Amino acid sequence: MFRRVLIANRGEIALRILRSLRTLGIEAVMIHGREDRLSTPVRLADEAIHIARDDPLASYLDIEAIVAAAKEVGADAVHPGYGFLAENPVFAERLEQEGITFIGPSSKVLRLLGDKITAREAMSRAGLPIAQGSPGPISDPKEATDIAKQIGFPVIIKAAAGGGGIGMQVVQKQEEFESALKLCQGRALSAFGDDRVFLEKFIEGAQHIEFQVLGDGTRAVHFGERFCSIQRRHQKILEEGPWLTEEVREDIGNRVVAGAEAVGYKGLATFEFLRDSSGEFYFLEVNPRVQVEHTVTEMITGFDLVSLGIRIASGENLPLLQSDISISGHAIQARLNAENPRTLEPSPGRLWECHWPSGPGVRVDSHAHTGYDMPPSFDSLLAKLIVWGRDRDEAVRRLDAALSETLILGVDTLIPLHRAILSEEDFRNRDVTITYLEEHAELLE
Ligand code: MV4
Repeated sequence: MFRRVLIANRGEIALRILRSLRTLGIEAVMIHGREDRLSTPVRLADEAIHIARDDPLASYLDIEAIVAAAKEVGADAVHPGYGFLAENPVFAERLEQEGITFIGPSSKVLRLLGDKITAREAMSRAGLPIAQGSPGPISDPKEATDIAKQIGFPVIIKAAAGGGGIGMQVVQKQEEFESALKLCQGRALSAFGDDRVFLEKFIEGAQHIEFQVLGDGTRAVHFGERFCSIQRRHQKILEEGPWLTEEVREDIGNRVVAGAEAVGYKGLATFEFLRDSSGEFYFLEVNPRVQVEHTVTEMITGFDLVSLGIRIASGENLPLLQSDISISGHAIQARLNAENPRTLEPSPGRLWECHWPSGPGVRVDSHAHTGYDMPPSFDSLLAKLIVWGRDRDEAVRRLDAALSETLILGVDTLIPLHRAILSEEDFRNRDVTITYLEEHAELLE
């Protein structure tokens, strides 16, 4: 097992990783920028290294400075959390060269999955369902138009180097196709330095469902699904699980396990899918890291996923069988972003008062506290409120009670929006697709 691990992240996930390291008896070292020098995870860490930069984000993105910090403090491994360098194959490779473990998949697997064309191809070969689309990258407009006509409109053009909704174009009819293709290629080139794009049938009225996976490089298991359709501009707001019948979970679960094993996946992963109104699944992409909403799965399975990811990275084989994993009850996570609940604009500032809810089945993951300055330069996630109930109805009631008990003075939060969603009829009836917030503009009034 590792003796010392460097956490190359900030905020709530840095604190979450620190908790697992403490549980495992591993020393925790943090890097941090100026804004975070007094933050809770930095104060709790066994050692902290300040990477001073003018741009607040730069402290968490400077590969060479972080590698140097890991060497200086004698870290055996680096945990990247989510965002920043978590999916960066160059970072993973630099650590590999220095003999420091990157807690996550190999740089080779990060490259394969980071390219949405090779990821799609690998997962299709492993037996995952994919939307009808171009077999590889398309560049010639005439050839591309032929493929689009064959698939049938609407189609979606996606950047190979994209993901998470960056660089996509939906095309409704043939007349608009060629200009959309050029636009998408141009944007992909300027955003990623790679103009390769591919085509898919556009799936309408879909739900967003993802599977939690853990692999050890040889074998993999899944921890069921999360339902994550409630989002705006690809930023999720509320996640819950379970969502599927046991039969469907077993079918898709077996396939994601085969997909993870086919690429020799090591660590935590999330397999993202769309599910259309007739119940068909379409693989979208693999997120090769711990996710913000891993907590939902922890609540319904009882496993400490972050600790399992660290143990696997240290060289342990998967310590559990698929039959050791079962799902109990229902969990919902509300992201308490420091944002205006109507405009969803960030609301940075000082927290004059903070009272967190508690009670049966209530969990709060947050680095924030009374007196904390919510910086304007980072993601606006202030806290995650996660509840567990024996069924969805109990989870909804507990979440509403916990939201009503939460006091955060000084900044705006999404609490009023969450409470409005919880009492909305379509949400109550589980009648939710990825366009839920656009279709319920009244919730933002
Ligand atoms: C799609 C799609 C419809 N059809 N692909 C957005 C995130 C990226 N992972 C892929 N995305 C989508 N891909 C096909 N063939 C619709 C989306 C999409 C979406 C997916 C999941 C959650 C929210 C979304 C919001 C808008 C579009």
